[in-house]
Amino acid sequence: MSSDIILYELAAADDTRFSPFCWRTRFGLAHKGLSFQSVHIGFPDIGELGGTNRTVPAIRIGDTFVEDSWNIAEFLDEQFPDRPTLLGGPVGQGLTRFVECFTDKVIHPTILRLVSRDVFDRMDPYDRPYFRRTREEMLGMTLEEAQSTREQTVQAFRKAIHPIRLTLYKQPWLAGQAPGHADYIVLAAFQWGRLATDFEILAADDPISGWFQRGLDLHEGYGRKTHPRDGGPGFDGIGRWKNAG
Ligand SMILES: N[C@@H](CCC(=O)N[C@@H](CS)C(=O)NCC(=O)O)C(=O)O
Repeated sequence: MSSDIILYELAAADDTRFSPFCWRTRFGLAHKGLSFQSVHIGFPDIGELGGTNRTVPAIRIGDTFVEDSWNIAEFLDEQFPDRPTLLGGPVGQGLTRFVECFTDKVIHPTILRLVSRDVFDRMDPYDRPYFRRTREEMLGMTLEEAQSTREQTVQAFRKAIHPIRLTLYKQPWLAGQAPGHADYIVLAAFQWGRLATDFEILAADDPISGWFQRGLDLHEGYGRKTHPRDGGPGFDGIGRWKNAG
């Protein structure tokens, strides 16, 4: 069953997988030890996948199509209960929902401001007009304006995420003694930052950086396998949606 999984995801101009929401699912599949086939789809074409959200990640397993990284994590726990859990049962699931909301509403919007023009430059040219239009609407300013104040933005951001630092002083992972979906949600956001820009979002001596590096090392360094040339699950027989690239 596992080799029949298709993951639909975005890719940069050089084919690097950089999408934060897609990395939530990439980490989840690696956590479950599931191989899959990565299919690159462009931003303008996501609606053609036939889902109701019009977002990626989305996965297809046989006749089952699941969209939204949260739904996918739940689905993987339900379908593969004998493999390490992602959400950690009902209590873990409830707490992980908070981590998701915090990440979606605090971490992602700020990282977007920090990397908006840099990520545009690394993006597949096919995606760029769509990205500029939709993200400038979101930001209420141009990509260039958003990024121009990033020296100040990053200082405030590093303070705002102090609860993550405090948590990691007390336990090795956000999910507790072992990594779970809560870690992957936040790791995926910093993975986006790492791949979208050379700008330093986290200081090298920040304890959150130490956790991030440990996270990239998980599952045989899976977080470092960001490009088809690096191998790893997902890059066997990669595909491309018809219009992308
Ligand atoms: N709640 C969704 C959000 C997914 C999402 O927003 N993905 C972005 C790519 S990183 C997307 O597909 N955006 C489509 C668009 O902007 O039109 C999830 O967790 O999967």
